[in-house]
Amino acid sequence: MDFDKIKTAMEELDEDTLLAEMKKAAASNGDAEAALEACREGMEGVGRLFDEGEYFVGDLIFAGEIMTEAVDIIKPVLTAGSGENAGRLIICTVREDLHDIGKNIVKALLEAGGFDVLDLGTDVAPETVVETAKREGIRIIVLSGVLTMALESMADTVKAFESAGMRGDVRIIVGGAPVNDASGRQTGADAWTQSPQKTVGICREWSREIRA
Ligand code: B12
Repeated sequence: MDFDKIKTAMEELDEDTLLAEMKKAAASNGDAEAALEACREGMEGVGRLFDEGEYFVGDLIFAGEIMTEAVDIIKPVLTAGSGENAGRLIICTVREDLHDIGKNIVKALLEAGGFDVLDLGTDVAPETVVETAKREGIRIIVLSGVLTMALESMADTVKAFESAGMRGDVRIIVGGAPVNDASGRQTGADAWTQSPQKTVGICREWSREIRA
């Protein structure tokens, strides 16, 4: 697996090279997570070039499309190891945020970790999350957001559980680009992290506690 080649291909929007390298990474097993990280770092370059006026929104859309294809190639390798059933959880990108590549990576890793993931998609209203959790009896909620204003939607989602009298019934984890120790705490969630891998560990621990 050639980390720099993947990162550069992502940054330069070189679809053919990116997908060819991802197929190699998928075939060589064990390199899947590093390949995803290379894509993510390439995406940072895309964001920088957008900031510098070199790329436009159309380029961001294309970047999103090829990254999704890249994640799809590597997904079966991530999912291959799943054994034990860890239970159900809800994942979504919060209200007014349409970014879903990070969410899809977290989802793929949760599925690989044995979770049955109910994905509500993007731009999901707090009430929808609450109603779904209630209807389906799901007690673990994973919220993703990439825009700075997603932090507010995350906090609103936590509050919606409070208003519904269900806050004590669910565990909520938030993550994504604007989430750090301070901002994560302010959302009122039970946990926060940047790391999809840590999310799997935290959710597995919650799942064991809930079932105990
Ligand atoms: C691709 C992209 C788009 C695509 C999204 C396609 C898609 N299907 O997602 C499109 C074109 C739709 C888009 C639209 C917009 N975008 Co945009 N976009 C990006 C870009 C280039 C990459 C984002 C990305 O996918 N990164 C790769 C993934 C893997 O990273 P990630 O999402 O951060 O996820 C990782 C972690 O954060 C974490 N994670 C994510 N979720 C979760 C959840 C949990 C629980 C955990 C633990 C971890 C976790 O794990 C992931 C893997 O490590 C970024 C720039 C950048 N460098 O990030 C701008 C960026 C996010 N966009 C930005 C903006 C401003 C916009 C628009 C407003 C542009 C416009 N003028 O129209 C719209 C907003 C639309 C909306 N309402 O959401 C800004 C956000 C500024 C801000 N801080 O609020 C950025 C930073 C660009 C910039 N520098 O200005 N965008």
